[in-house]
Amino acid sequence: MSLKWTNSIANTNDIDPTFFNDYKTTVKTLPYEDLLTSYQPNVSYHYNPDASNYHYGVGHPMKPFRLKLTDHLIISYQLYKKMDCYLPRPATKEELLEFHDEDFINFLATITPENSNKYAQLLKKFNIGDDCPVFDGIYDYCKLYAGGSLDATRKLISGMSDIAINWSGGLHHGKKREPSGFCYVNDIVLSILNLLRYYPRVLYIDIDLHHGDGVQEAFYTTDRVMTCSFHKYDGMEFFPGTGNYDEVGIGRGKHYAINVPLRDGIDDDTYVKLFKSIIEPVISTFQPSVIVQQCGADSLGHDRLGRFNLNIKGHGECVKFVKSFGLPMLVVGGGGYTPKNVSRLWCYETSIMNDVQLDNKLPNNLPFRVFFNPDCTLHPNLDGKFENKNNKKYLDSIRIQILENLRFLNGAPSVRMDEIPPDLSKLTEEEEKAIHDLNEEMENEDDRYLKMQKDDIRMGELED
Ligand code: V1D
Ligand code: CA
Repeated sequence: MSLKWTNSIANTNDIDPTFFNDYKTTVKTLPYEDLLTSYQPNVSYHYNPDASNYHYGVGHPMKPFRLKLTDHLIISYQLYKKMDCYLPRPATKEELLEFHDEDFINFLATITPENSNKYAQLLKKFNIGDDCPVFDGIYDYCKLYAGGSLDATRKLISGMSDIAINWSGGLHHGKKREPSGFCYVNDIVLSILNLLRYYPRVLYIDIDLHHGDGVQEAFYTTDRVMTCSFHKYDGMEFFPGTGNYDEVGIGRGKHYAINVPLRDGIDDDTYVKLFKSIIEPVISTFQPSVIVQQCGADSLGHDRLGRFNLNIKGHGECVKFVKSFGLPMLVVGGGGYTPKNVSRLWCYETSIMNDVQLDNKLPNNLPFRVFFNPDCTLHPNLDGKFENKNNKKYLDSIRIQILENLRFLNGAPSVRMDEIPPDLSKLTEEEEKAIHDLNEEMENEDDRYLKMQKDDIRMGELED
């Protein structure tokens, strides 16, 4: 059971002395306005503050501190009044084993910065390196962010929540037996497996800058989960090197994976139009019973690792569109490497879920407010930094290919509920070999690019 703390705050006359310095002005004016649209879902927020205290290491772009900034914004805007707030417990080892190999989980439970010199072979075996370093408390961190997403699925399944949010989750690259791309355990796969116990069909939508490869791979052979990722793709150069439009699934899962490969510089207008034109027919054809949305914030303009031109409103418009279908939703975070924009985005998206409009001026009582100088607004201008390399002809051709592919689905597949969770290891030898060959092919390319890209990015750190 997770602890619900919403009432303890709301009952103290809506004042938390930790955050509210200017008592008189704060109690009188709310920093948001209710929009009162027709769909009023029950929203829950699942956050364990301990998850924000971990450090990947000096110079690493992933900063769990961004979760603390997000939470401060959410609290300062008083969004806790609109939703149920839970303190989730960490995931248990047994829960992690629903997807991951025991060897890998034992490794995460054992390894520390102090003892890692004794385990050189294991570090190599489990792909430990610059992207996925060993840091203090690594296993506890994994259990915390996975625990948040699993807690959220339990509230959806019980019907207590219509929309459940865990910004510490969304680590979409994690593999069954190894970490990848800053992700150790894959909380999304674990959550979808849990949702599949109760819901016939799950739609996964991923708007992180990077391809949601770990989730796609886990459900590549099943028709019960449709995965749909929008991401930067430039023919294996950009991490993780997968996600071209012709990756569509295999076996029973053929046509149940959708990939939208994009070039640098995409702007709000083109992204949102493309997103809606794909997601609308996906939902009407697949008829999901629940949607999992990964909201990686590295697709925003001015991200430290990204070169898209999205504003917070453009990114949020995609989430608003998915919400408008009125289906149960699990909403998770993901990438995002300019912490002040990540936290603005996720606070804004929390407000969308709660159907309120926030003041553009950040609340005066916001801790770390100087961090948002000089504008101190929720919606800084993030577009126009990069040339839009996605011309109309390219986007039209991508959309046509994807919609063509959807026509192969003859409506929503019927489901034998006794088949759940799907046996993820049941790939044919041929399928195993195809995946193996693809991975081998990518490895050489990756090494060469790693050095170039890291050098570029480390320079960028000086500006942060
Ligand atoms: F810039 C860095 C500095 C230190 C350590 C790593 C990086 C870095 C930047 N970009 N690493 C990357 C990407 N890795 C490579 C290497 C080539 N391969 C051999 C590895 O280009 C990884 C990017 C991960 C993106 C994660 C994510 O945003 O998708 C995410 N989603 O949820 C959580 C994270
Ligand atoms: Ca993506």
